[in-house]
Amino acid sequence: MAENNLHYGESDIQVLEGLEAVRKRPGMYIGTTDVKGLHHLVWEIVDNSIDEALAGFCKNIEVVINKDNSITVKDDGRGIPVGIHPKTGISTVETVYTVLHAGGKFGGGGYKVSGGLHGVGASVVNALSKWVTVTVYKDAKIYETKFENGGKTVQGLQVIGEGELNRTGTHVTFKPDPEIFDTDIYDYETLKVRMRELAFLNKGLSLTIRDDRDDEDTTGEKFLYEGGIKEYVKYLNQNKTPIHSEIIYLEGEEDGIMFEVAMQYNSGYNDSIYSFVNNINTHDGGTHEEGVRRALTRVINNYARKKNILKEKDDSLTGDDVKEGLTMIVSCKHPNPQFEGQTKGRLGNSEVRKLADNVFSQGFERFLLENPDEAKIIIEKTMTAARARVAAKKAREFARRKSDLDVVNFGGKLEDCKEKDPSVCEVFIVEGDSAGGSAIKGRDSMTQAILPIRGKILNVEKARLDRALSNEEIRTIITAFGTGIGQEFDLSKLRYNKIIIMTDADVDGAHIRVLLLTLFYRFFKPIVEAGHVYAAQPPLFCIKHGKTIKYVLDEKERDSYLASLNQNTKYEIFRMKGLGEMDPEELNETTMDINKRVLRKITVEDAIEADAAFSKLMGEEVEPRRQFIEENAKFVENLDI
Ligand code: 1YM
Repeated sequence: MAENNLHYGESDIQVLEGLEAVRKRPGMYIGTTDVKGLHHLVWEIVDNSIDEALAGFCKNIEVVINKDNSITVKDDGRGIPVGIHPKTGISTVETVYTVLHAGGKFGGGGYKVSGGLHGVGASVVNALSKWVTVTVYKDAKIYETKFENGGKTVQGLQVIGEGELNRTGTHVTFKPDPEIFDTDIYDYETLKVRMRELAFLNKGLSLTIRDDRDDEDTTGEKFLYEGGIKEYVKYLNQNKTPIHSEIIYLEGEEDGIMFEVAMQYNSGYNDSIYSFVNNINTHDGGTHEEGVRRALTRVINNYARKKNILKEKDDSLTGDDVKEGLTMIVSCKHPNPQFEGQTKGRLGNSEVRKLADNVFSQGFERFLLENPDEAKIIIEKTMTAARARVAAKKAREFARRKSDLDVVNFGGKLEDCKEKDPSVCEVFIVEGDSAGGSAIKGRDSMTQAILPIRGKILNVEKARLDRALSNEEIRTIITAFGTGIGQEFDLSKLRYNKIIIMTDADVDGAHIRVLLLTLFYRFFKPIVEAGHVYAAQPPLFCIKHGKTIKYVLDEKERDSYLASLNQNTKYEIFRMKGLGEMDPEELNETTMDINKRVLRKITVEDAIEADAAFSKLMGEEVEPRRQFIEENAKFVENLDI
């Protein structure tokens, strides 16, 4: 912003230019203008409330989706300052909402959720909104200011009423500008998941979310966890089987840097380790996570050696061995975080590595000494993992040797395509031999490969890598992909740009699809994350009228198509058969032809939710899983992975 003593008019012009810049290039400020960007606006406002909570002044935050798809965020913090701001000559509230990057100039200290400047997002939200109303409760008064059409002030800050003596807080309601965003419909689930996460990460803070679009009488959902990340670990392990009862929780602080970790081992083979800095998920880890991982491996090795469980001649346990079945949340609150990497998903501050290592190693060592029974269970688990690792290595080498010898004829199962350039190649993983046969005849053999699989494949949620590798079906898939697996995994060796799961549109098909997705998510996660995995969508109905044949995916599409026909149009309607009963032309026409088919891309919106969903779907408990799949065959398709 400008230098001292700007005239009001002059700064006013700069303000409008600033917000205009946001409207011209919204992507630069909020990433995208799709549904993700739409939700980003909520995070920006909620972040300000969270900052206020981290500063110790706010206990309750409430988010409401209003009937008109506008959003209200309320907190009971101090309320945004209302006095005239010396640089702009207007109220600080209005300044925060109209001056780009205004926030940084105000308020010092404390942890900034945004990892940057305080209150910065407010003006961006204003710039991208049709209208915004800000209400501040402070000094026993109620203040209000309003903006319209991309942040133009239509009502400067004014007192609109007397407030209760001790009531303070900020309420903001905004309506995203439909001219900016592709969609204006908020997703309750998305908001809810983040509210719950924020509640876990900020113990004692109450977060409420309510959807008023259908029914204004609902109370919404309230998230409040006195145990913080300890309860987060409990929540993540709820569909898993913990092998020790106590959740280990350690915390420490140094130079204003707060560090905490909670962990518990379960009987599974995957790890669920998530780390956060100032409430932001550090997907690519960083120094806080490195410190803990290093300390975990070291402390377990030391303990196992000291107790002579690990003999002198034995190799040390590796980082992979000690994280098998580990659910862990690492959270760091830092006044000056440095985010690194392409997506800014990694913490770079080197001082945190040492703090994390110290806090964790001292606390965990003590835990092992004070709880010898639990220590024994944990060490045994890591020793078993180490033995499995050695066995898996042998199995992998075997699989590789076999693939070297047998590049063309993968056990005779894969019908490969002729083209060798992966960027244009795709592989259909098809359920059953007869559907496989139709697919082979109906494909474009230049670019489309077919891999038929027989029956249910192994549920890898309940199997270690070594056992998975002894499964013929899975070995064929690994060989076909070309990427290798485990430590040798190399995404650049992927032989197909698209991996398309093609199963029937029924419960069995949904089950096989989930088994395959589990395999991909657990063993080939980067392939899923890079967006290479798709689900084919065979049609459910065929509508014939005159010479026209129309295939539709579901009842909804059927009904809207029929409604679009002329009233006396005669038509016939057929329910489609399973993939196996379609002839090759039909299969090509409806499901495989690049120009006609509809594919659904499988994405990982939220790794933590996907992890939880897989544990629930594929974990130890058989009956709830069977029931879940049967009742939600449809939902399974829309699984957020
Ligand atoms: C629903 C959105 O914005 N709450 C909020 C924001 C601020 C404060 C309190 C606040 C901060 C400070 C002092 C400080 C902001 N203040 C500013 C700025 N909720 C919401 N609650 N007093 C109150 O940081 O010193 C920006 S945001 F810059 F004006 F201080």
